[in-house]
Amino acid sequence: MSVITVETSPIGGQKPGTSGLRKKTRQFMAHHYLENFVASIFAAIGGAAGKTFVVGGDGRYFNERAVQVILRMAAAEGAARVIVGRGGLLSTPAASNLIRRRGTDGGIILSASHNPGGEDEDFGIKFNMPNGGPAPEHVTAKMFEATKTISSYRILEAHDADLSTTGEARMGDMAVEIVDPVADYAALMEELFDFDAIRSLFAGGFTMRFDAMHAVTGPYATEILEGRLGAARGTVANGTPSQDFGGGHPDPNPIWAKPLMDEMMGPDAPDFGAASDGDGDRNMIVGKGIYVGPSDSLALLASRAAAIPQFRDGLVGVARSMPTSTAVDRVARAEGLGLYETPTGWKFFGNLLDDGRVRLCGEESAGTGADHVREKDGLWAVLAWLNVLAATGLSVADLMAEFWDRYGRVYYSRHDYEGVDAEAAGALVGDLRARLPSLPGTEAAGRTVEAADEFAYDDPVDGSRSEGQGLRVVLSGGGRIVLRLSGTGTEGATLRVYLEQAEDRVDLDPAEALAGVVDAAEALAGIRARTGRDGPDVVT
Ligand code: VG1
Ligand code: CO
Repeated sequence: MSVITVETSPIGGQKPGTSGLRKKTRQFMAHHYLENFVASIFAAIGGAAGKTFVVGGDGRYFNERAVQVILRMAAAEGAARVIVGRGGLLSTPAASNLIRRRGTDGGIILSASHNPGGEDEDFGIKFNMPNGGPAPEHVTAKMFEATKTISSYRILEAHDADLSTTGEARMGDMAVEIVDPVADYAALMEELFDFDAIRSLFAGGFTMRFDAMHAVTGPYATEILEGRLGAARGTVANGTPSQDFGGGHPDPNPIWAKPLMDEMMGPDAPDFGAASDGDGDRNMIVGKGIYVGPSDSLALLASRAAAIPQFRDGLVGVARSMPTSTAVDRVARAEGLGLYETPTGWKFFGNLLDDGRVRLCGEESAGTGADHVREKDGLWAVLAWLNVLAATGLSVADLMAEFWDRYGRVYYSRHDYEGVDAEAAGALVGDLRARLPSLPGTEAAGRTVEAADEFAYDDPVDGSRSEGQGLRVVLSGGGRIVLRLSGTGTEGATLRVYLEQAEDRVDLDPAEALAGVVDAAEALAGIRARTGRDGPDVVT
C-alpha cells in the first residue's frame, strides 16, 4: 500500500453554509470534488496525523463511496484511527455522541439532512469538532480558504474497507474500527430518560407512530422504541434507510410527513406521532388531532423540564435561534432561566452548551436538542416528549392547552420561496436591508413598525461576532417578521419568511391569527412581485 500524491486545482464554490458543504450529488462525484474538500478540512484543523476521527453518514446515495475515500485520505495523512458506523451509517446526533464519548479529534458527517437523496439529488459533508459540535465559522472559513489554494492531496492506494461487520481492521498504519451505529446512542438515551416510566406508559396501551421517512433514524427508533421501551411492533414506519429515502423528502413537517399527519388527524389516530429527518437531527411532534410546531415544542419541553431526569439538576438556561418564535422566552422569563438568541444553525449553540449557560436549545426548523451532545437530536426530542407524557399522564392536547393557558400563545409560521432567482432574492433582501433604519414609526398594512434591524450575534463565550444573520421587523400588537436566505439549498435561492403573532386568545385559527403579519411582510418586502410567485412553495 502506498501513498499517492494527486495533483489537483481549486474548485470554485466549496464554501460551507449553515451546516457544511451541500451540493448536487453528481457534483460531489465529479473528479477531485470530494477529495479537495476533505483535504481542505484536514488543512483547516492542522492536519490529521496521529488523530482519531469518527466518520459516518445518513446512508444516502454516495455515502459508502465517500466513506471509503475519506478513510484512504485519512490513512494517507497519518491518522491513527477512524471509527465508522457499520455500513457507513451514523445519525448526526449519534456521530456527535461518539466523537464525545470516545474523546476523538472530531468527525466527518456525510449528509444533506432533509434534502432529497440520490444521484440527481443532494449530498453534503461537514466536520464536527472534538466537542461533538459543527465546526464554528472561523474553522469553516479556514476550510474555504484552503479550497482556494489547494494544489494536491494525498490518498492511500488500498482496497475498500469492509464496512459491513463490526470489528477492527487496518488500512496502512491506520486502525479502522467499525462500530454498531445504534449501541452507544441507545445507551446514552437510557441514561437521560426514565425508561421505566415510558415502558409502563406503553404497557398501559399507549399507542404511537414514528415515521422514520426511510432515513437513518429507522434502526435507532426500532431498537429504542420497539426494542427497549416495548412499543408495539410496527410502531416505527418506513424504518429501513434507503439511498433515496423512498424517493421522498426526509423532512419532518406537515407537508413532507403528510401520511403521518393524516393518520394523526384521523379517527383512529394513535396517542402520539413523531418523525425525524434524513440524518436524524430534526423531529416533528404530533398528538391526536394536534400538531405541535417546533417553537412550541421547545417551549413546552422547557416548561416541563422537571419531568425529564436529564434536567434533574436544573435547566439553567435555554437558547433559540433568532427566527424561532419567542414562546420559549415566556418560559425563560417566568421560570428565571437564562435566555440566549443565536443565529440560525446549530454551530452557534456549542459554546453556550460547553460553557454550561444553557442545557436546552431549539430552532423553528424542527431542531431540538440538549447538552448530552452538540447537535440537535430528533429521537432525543421524541423521547423527551414521551417522558413528559409518561410523567404527567396528560395527552399532547392537554399539555399544549395548559401551556398556552399559562404562558399565552405565539402563533407562528414559516413561508419558504424555493428555487428563486438568486439575483432577485438578493435584491429583495438588499433593498429591505437598506430601508431598515427608516422603518420604525412607519405603517405596514395597518401595523406600526416598532423596531427593525439586521441581526448580528456577539458570542458571549468567545467574543466572536457574526453579522448579516437575518432581517427582523417588530410590529405593534405582538407581531414579528424575519427574512433571511437559506444557507443549505443547492439550487437558486430559498427565501425564508418567518412570521409570528403573540395573542392572549389561544383558540384562534393559526392562519387567521397570522394574516395581518403576512400582509405586513408583503407590504414591506414586495415578495410576490420580486419573486414572481403568487405564494410560498412550502408553509410550515
Ligand atoms: C436550515 C434551517 C436551520 C438548520 C439548518 C441545518 O438552514 O433553517 O435552522 O440549522 O437547516 O439543519 P437554512 O440556512 O437552510 O435556513 V439540517 O437538519 O438540514 O442539518
Ligand atoms: Co438534519
